[in-house]
Amino acid sequence: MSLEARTPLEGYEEYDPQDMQARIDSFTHNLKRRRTVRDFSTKAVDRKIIERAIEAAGTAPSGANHQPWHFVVIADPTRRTALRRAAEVEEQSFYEAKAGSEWLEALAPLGTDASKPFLESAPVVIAVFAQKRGGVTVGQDMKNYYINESCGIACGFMLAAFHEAGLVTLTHTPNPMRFLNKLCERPDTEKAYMLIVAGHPDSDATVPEHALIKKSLSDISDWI
Ligand code: IYR
Repeated sequence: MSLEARTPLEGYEEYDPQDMQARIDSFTHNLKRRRTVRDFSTKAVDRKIIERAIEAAGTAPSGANHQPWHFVVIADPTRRTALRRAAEVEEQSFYEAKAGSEWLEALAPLGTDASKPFLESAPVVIAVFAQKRGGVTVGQDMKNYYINESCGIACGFMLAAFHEAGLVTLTHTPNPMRFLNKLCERPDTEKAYMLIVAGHPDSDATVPEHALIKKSLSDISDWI
């Protein structure tokens, strides 16, 4: 295969206009039901579901197609306990000192605090790592590009996949997250990007009313 080899586009499907509208209506309607949830039940999630969500994330577009991500499913209970402890230490100093009043004021309607029991009890916790170096195949050592953009899109795909499967998710970013490299045995060339927590909602799960406020189409867009 030469470097510039090209191949016909496969798998593309065109829909007639009515179908197109119905499909995008249904997709958007479904995404509008997605909520960030912090109250997880302990009900197990099949490994195959988690693997599919990772595969969905891995289809995201990325800088030079280097796919600069690595997903670590933290399943081991001992590591979960260590994760919770380390994250809560960081969060305590965040809420008590680092955040500052403006940030705390923005968070107040969410009702979050330094306590993160879901890191131990939720059925799925995935640490997403952004790779500073890599390449299109494993083992290459080239510079990666647009790492944050690429990983952000991949995480979005993963959230949509879990939602599609009838699971709820939480994006969590303990700050700083350096401790995650050691906990997940990842090299220094990777940067912990995000924790994605997933599972079934607890039977008495609640969400903040604040989270239901969504900007309208006209608020978020313009045609020029
Ligand atoms: N990482 C902290 C604080 C936090 C920050 C933002 I911005 C949020 O949208 C939610 C939480 C925590 O997880 O509590």
